[in-house]
Amino acid sequence: MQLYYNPLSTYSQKTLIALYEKQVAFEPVQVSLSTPEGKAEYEKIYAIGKVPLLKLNEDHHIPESTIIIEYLEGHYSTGTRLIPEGVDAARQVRFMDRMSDLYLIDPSGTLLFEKFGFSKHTEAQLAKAEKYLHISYTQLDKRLAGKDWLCGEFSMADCSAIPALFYCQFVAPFSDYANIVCYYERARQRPSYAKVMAEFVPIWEGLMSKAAA
Ligand SMILES: N[C@@H](CCC(=O)N[C@@H](CS)C(=O)NCC(=O)O)C(=O)O
Repeated sequence: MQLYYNPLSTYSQKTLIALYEKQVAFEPVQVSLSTPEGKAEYEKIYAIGKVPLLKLNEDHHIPESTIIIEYLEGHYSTGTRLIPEGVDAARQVRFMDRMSDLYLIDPSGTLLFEKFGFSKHTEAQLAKAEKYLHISYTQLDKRLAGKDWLCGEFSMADCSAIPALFYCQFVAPFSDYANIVCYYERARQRPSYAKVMAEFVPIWEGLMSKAAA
């Protein structure tokens, strides 16, 4: 199977963490989202144009990071279980995955794109993004008290939250939230995320030094 992704994309990183956690072999296919040609080429494969996308074969494509992880969990019993068996435990993981996607990844993306000039937002959109992030930080910090991972064991919820926190550091630092600080440090030590970082951090640093020049 092939994963269409971009190393800097948070949603792509979410599925990469899941693939590494589940020890599932895949062929990575990088998509360029920064050029019109790259986007147009990719839209021939997936008309919506968003990454990630898991291509099982010519007839079976799975978009949407959460649905990709649901697919992996449903078809592979290897590695880390990312969605627990129990109905209520599974619902908690799915809930935290939604909360991370909607109120951590998306608002941090809004602030990041604004800060680095990739897209423009209104004052109201920026204020809403900041508000969601700070509500999320308060909830995450509380939830992480006495826990290593968001739902106890490492799960799909962590696959979603961890990549966002990297970018949050640049737009809305969470240094006042001690449990989140420890959580992100723990995540950096986790082999799956360390592997993701090894790919995207040098690219990110290259972009940052270009922007500063
Ligand atoms: N709900 C989607 C969101 C995917 C998404 O927004 N991906 C971004 C990169 S992080 C993207 O492809 N952006 C390109 C675009 O919107 O044209 C998922 O969970 O996979």
